[in-house]
Parts: sequence; C-alpha cells; structure tokens
Amino acid sequence: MAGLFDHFNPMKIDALSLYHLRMPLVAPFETSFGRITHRECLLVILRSEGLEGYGECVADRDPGYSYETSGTAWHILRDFIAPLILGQDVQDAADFQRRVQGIRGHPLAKAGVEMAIWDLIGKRQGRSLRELLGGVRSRVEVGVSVGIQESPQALLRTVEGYLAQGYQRIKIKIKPGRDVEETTLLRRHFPDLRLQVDANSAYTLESAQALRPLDDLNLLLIEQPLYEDDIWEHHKLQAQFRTPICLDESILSARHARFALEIGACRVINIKAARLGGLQEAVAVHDLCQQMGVPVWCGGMLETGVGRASNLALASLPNFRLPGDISASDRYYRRDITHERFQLNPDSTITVPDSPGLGVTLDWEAVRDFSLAEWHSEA
Ligand code: OSB
Ligand code: MG
Repeated sequence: MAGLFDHFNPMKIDALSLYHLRMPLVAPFETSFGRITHRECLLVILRSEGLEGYGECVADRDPGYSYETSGTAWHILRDFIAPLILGQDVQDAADFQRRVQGIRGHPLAKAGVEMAIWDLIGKRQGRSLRELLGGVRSRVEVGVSVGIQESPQALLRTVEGYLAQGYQRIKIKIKPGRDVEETTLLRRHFPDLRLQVDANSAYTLESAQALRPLDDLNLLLIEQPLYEDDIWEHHKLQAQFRTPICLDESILSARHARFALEIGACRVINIKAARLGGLQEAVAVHDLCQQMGVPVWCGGMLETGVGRASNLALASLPNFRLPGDISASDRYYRRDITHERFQLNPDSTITVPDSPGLGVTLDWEAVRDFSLAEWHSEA
C-alpha cells in the first residue's frame, strides 16, 4: 500500500514478464529507413510486493532506427537483465542502472525495465510519474510526425487532415529526392504553420547540400540529417544553416549531448527516454540543456498507451519548449493495450496522466490478442 515511508522499504522484484507485441497501425508509417504497417514492441511487467509495474521497450522488428530489434531486446532482457534484478531489492532507477552497467549498449532494452521501475515506485508512493520526475505542466503541447506519403499531393491532403483535427505543429519525414519539393509545397499552403523535417540520417555532408533551400522556409528545425556517429559533420552542416539542426539518433547519453552542444553540432535536442536507456538519463539531458539554454522536445517511437503515458510525464518538465511527437492514441492505433486512450485537446495539447505511476491500466484481452510470444520468470 502507498505510504509516506514506502521509499525506505525494500522493493524486491518478485517476477518479470515479457510480451512480444505486434500491433496494426491505422496507416502505414514510412521513413527514410523503411515502411511499416504494424509495429512491434515488448511489454515489460515487473511484480513487486503485490504491485505491477509496466514498461514498454520500443525496439521494432527491424534494425532501421536503432541496431536494437524486438529480437535482440528480448535476448538482452531475458538472458542478461532479468538475472540481475530478479529477487533483488531494486531501490530506484539509479540503482537499476548501476546493476545493468556491465551490459554494454542496448538502451531500448534497459529503458523498458527502467520505465516499469518508475511505475512501481509511483504506485508504492501514490505519486504520478510527472510528480516523481518534477514535471510542471498538466498538459503538454504536441504535434504529428507524418511519414513519407505516395506523392506531394497525398502529403498535402494528409497534413490538411491533421490540421483539421487541431494539431498545430507538423513534422514531415524526408529522404533524398523527397525533401525540398514537398516541404516547399507545404510551406506555400501553410505560411504560418509550425513545420519541421526529420531525415533519420539519410544524408551525407555532401548530399545534404541539396537541403539548402529548406533554410528559407522558416522551419522550426531540421532533425538528424546525417549519420548517427557524425556529430562532427553535423557541426559543419549547422555552420551552413540558419535553421537549427536537432539531433535524435546521435544523442545516446548526456555526455553525447554535451559534446554536441560544445562543438555546435545542433541547437535543439530531441529527447527520447528509450534511446537514452531510460527516463533518468532523459532527465539528465533535459537538465543539461536547460543549464546551457538549449530547448528540448519529446520525440516518439509510435508508443502504445504505456510508453505514451511515460512520454507525456517526461514532456511536462520545464525545458520541453517545443511540441512533442506525442499524438493522440487514434493517430496510431484503433485498438491499444491500455484502457486509457489519449486525446487531443482543442489547443493542440494532451493532458498528462495524474494517477500513481504511469497512470495506465492494461487491456489484457488486447495484450493477449497482439502477443506473438510471452516469457515469465519468478525470483
Ligand atoms: O525519428 O522520430 C523518429 C518513429 C519511429 C522511429 C523514429 C522516429 C519516429 C517518429 C514517430 O518520428 C514519432 C511518433 O511517435 O509519433
Ligand atoms: Mg527522429
């Protein structure tokens, strides 16, 4: 039961369950690295002292965005992370991160468990994740990340649809040959729209010269044009552009964030707790950027209701100063795995959950229907 001193009591991990889910998207999602009609992820459930904590590991089927896949994450979670925490008294996120420090890389796998630990802590203490993280807003500004469409005309129609729903910020995915023409078309139709683009590493410093015309389109930012280990060349590109460059894939820790900002590789950072190995490191990047006067925003990985609740809590921190890629549930899934569905408010915000922990409950029938495999282990 929740009580004032619960955080002094042990939090022994009694059991861990994994569900490998495959969920149909309402519409295909295409980026420079591929097109998906279904999204895979792993649902992580921790049991401790009669409570359940939920976490989402956002690794997808293919290693397109990250080298991690649902398959590698399953392996790392089952064979390496589970043995380090089962039966152990895991105090908090910092304690969890110390225990898994010997596992190199695999941030998406680690972040899935860390999320479940935060959910457990919140439920034990009767506090929402937003409270635990130090969030200052009860609603957060959001936009839509629009995948590459059949044609520029199809893109225009899709964007019109989202604007009609009330979204006030649009991000479009670009790749070589599908960039300047569509972005210019959108800007012509919507002169005042808050608009940004995301290349998911599809360019080199040379091929990115084709993006020069974007610099006259008053974009909020250009996200991750170059390869993920090209922090140095992002600095050269940023020097050629007035538009802020924003890094996503390149920032895997608060150290990377500091390197990138110190050399001027970007002026904005996209924070995804998953890519950073968990919410703890995400807050560290947030705090660093705040100290350095650099705005951040919350990225998305087409999360289910579980990960979406986590993103909303994170985005309620004060230095999240640009709208997040945290759209309403119905932009992604007709059927979700949580009973809670997140809806867009008329002012292009989504309300942050305020029940203990993540503040979501599982629709077990949906979990079972979407499960490709499950694994259970007890202490
Ligand atoms: O680069 O931001 C990205 C989805 C999957 C992988 C990478 C990215 C994305 C998105 C979708 O842009 C954001 C969302 O969840 O709406
Ligand atoms: Mg991105």
